[in-house]
Amino acid sequence: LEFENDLRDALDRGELELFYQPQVEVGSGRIVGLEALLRWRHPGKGMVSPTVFVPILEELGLIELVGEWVLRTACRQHRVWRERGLSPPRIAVNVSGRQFLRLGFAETVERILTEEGTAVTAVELEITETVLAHDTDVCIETLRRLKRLGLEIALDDFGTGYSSMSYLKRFPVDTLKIDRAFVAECDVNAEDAAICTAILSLARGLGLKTLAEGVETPGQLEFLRREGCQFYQGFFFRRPMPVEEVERLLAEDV
Ligand code: G
Ligand code: G
Ligand code: MN
Ligand code: NA
Repeated sequence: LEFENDLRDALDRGELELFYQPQVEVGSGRIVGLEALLRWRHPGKGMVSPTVFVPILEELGLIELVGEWVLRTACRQHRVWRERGLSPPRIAVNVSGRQFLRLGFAETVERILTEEGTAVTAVELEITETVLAHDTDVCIETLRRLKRLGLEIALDDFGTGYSSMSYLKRFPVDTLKIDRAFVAECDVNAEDAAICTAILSLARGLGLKTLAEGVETPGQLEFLRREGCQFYQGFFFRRPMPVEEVERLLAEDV
């Protein structure tokens, strides 16, 4: 309970911050994106993982507020980097199911982008596939509106939820993110290899882009390259990093 109260105040106290993990094109090694990952610097407990506090934010009904803060912060960060001539790639922002399914989500996104002077091409939204299984009508309408604005959408943790393949046909998404559970042993385990290959083939057939998460070794990357995966992220390239580290990396890259 004390933890919950701390969490209620975390935003006001400036204890939330964004780390960023580069997303890389397999073929060229070029950085094409930065996934924004929320962090909570708890005064006593140190860095708390979003896997712990995002579900609590959802329960407390605070995820919309924090979600808007995340998008706005990513937009501002992108602007700061632009103004410094760092040519930032686009920023991928995670959106929780509750936030996404709330009426008016697309309008909220549009308003924040307008207020922050952010181009739609400067951000991408990540939603998990389980969102698609919930409120189908709201979901399709929201996705359509976001697409009409010109935003790209990635399906996060693909393959781990219980959504049916038919959703991929009906929902206008752009990228499948292969969950790291399948990537971890893709080069040594025949079953994981088969799952990755199947997802890549499905994406190709549907004209979707593919990004493998959690790439940690050259062997995994080699497998993914051979199987035609377009993008990856993971500790092998870089861990999620604080702003100053991202700046150093972008400066090297120019
Ligand atoms: O960043 P890891 O580094 O620990 O992230 C763990 C989980 O938290 C992932 O499932 C990730 O999608 C989720 N997450 C990270 N940042 C955000 C965020 O800004 N909003 C939401 N809703 N989830 C996030
Ligand atoms: O669910 P989502 O994909 O948004 O969250 C990404 C999560 O994966 C974050 O917790 C991030 O810190 C973590 N992550 C990123 N790269 C790697 C990796 O190479 N290995 C592992 N084990 N975790 C990773
Ligand atoms: Mn994600
Ligand atoms: Na994921």
